[in-house]
Amino acid sequence: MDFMPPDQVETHFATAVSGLRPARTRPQPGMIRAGSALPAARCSELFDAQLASRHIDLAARWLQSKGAGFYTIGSSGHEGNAGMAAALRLTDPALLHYRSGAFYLVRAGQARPPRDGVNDMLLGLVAAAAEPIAGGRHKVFGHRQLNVIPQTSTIASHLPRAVGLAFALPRAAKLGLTTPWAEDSLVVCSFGDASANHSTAAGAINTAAYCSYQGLPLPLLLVCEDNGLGISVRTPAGWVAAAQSGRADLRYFAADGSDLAAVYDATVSAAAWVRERQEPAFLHIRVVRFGGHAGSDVESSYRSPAEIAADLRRDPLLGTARLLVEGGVLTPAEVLARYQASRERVLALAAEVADAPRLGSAAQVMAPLAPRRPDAVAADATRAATSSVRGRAFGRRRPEDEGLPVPEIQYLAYLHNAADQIRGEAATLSFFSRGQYRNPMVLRIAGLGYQRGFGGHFHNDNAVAALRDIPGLIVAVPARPDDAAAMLRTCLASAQADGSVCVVIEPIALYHERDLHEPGDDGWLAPYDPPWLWAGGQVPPGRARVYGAGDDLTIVSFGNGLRMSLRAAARLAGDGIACRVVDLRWLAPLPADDLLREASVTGRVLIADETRRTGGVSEGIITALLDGGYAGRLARVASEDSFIPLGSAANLVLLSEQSIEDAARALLR
Ligand SMILES: Cc1ncc(C[n+]2csc(CCOP(=O)(O)OP(=O)(O)O)c2C)c(N)n1
Ligand SMILES: [Mg+2]
Repeated sequence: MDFMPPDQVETHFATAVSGLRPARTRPQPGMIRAGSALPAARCSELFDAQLASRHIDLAARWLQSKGAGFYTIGSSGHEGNAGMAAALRLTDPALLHYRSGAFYLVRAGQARPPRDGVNDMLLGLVAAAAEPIAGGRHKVFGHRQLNVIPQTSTIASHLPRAVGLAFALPRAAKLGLTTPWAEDSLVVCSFGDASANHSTAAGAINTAAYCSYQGLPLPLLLVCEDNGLGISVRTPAGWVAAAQSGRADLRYFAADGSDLAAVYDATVSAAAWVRERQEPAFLHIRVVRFGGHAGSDVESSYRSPAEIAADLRRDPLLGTARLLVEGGVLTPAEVLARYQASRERVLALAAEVADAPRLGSAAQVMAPLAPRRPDAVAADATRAATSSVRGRAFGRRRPEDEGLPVPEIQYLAYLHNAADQIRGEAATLSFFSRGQYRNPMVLRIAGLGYQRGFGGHFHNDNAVAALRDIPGLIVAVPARPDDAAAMLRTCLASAQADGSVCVVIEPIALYHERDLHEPGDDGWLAPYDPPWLWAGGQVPPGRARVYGAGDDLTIVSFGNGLRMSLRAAARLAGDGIACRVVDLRWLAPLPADDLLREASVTGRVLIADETRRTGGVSEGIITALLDGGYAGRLARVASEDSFIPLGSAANLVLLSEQSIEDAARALLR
């Protein structure tokens, strides 16, 4: 087969190994080196994982050259992380850096029965549908049985998830809840040196230290695999140690990543610290990076040949070969024979997977995106109706209090701080794990405009575009109090049954409204239904609510716009114009069927949209109508493409009741 010729890393390795000699003083029997806790036999096994990881990188480039592989970011130079995996437990949840080939292979070997991790990784490179975690949707490190939770490729984005998991494990134990993880697990989370500078990493590390400072248990092992580069950008020498060592409440450990025994010993110490004290630790492993950032990266354009060559001496494969030869476990010839055997095995396996079946249809790709089981959701949303004791509100415990934490963002404008986590992490986890990991979540956001007490853009933001285009995400905007509780329950049930990520946007301005048409009419109040009435009030996602049955005009709205539309409709009725008002309630998925039905009845549709003209919800509503074949008259009023100013100037750019009324009359003229 026309496999790749040896590169300078391989040539250097072969030459350097040939020059190795057994040490004159031998370590304790069975150990690889005096002073290290790494058993010689284990070192030999880990060497195999390191070799296979290296050769998978070669295979990645070979597969790509054949048009069969799609991913060439490798682990070469980082294979010391084999020692890290060996010092941890299979049951420790791991969120890994994308250079974790050797770690993954060691984990795979820890499973009972052991898995062939090489095959898993090769299937990932070729985007095979049979790849065990993402099924061809991305090349990630992940496996349910290996407790490796897949990560996305946004650097540092997995750190908050790791902190959250480390926070949750002891908390779940305290609350007596069961989790898939052993009670004395620690969470391991690895990342690169450039990633450690990302504000998301800084925030996550700070959160870990902040929890620890308060004595909250947080068994988290943060591992920085420091190769001194972020693609072509150098990390200043000594920066990672300067930034991360000596921090209060975050114990710092360090090791040379080319020395497998040192990595193993440092991880044993760090893991013991984390596990016994339930405190976070930072393990700094100094490594090199071979072969550039990825196959497409021309490293020679930003590093001198001498600098690249200097790294060859720190090859972790050479480091382990030295341990094995000096420890009397293998001869140089045996090391080289193993290297060659591994190369041949991995490349032969690569040739086998080159034609593996890929994902074949959009439906196949999207299957794990948003499983919808409306019956299960309805049953769960109304469960309290049957489980509660009639006459005693909620029985002994309210369903809202069943232990599902519901995070809240204080105002809609602050959503964007969390967008990466919602969009890139929460909403993708199921997709990149074929539903094997889910992020059931309901996020409440107080939002939208028209606040009288508290003005300005940041308390009155009216942009939801960043949410509406996230595949699978459910966006609820309850306008009325009777919908609010029911829709929140639906979202909780959808998270529970389908693993959905849901965002509930609550129009802040409507918190304070009691009346609809006249002061004192109490038209915007509703009782909180007792549980035995919930079945009747259940609100399935994607179902609108219709007010009135007028035949002249259909006004489509939601949120604050609903109340304005109902008031405008009442005035129009005074002039003999009969409206029906549709409250969409769900902005994703849009209630397309209800919308089309109500539009077609009148053949005249006015959209009253408080979000912005550009990128706002009305664009989606019009598209849904046209896609559905609606051919009647159509007009819209929306807020201006402006941020919202302070004070009464806000009304100059926001949708108003008057503009709805005027547009309705114009449409009917
Ligand atoms: C938020 C974000 N910006 C940019 C990138 C592109 N990117 C991919 S890897 C990388 C550098 C990461 O360097 P480091 O953390 O040191 O890891 P290394 O690749 O060196 O192992 C960047 C900037 C990204 N993945 N995510
Ligand atoms: Mg780096």
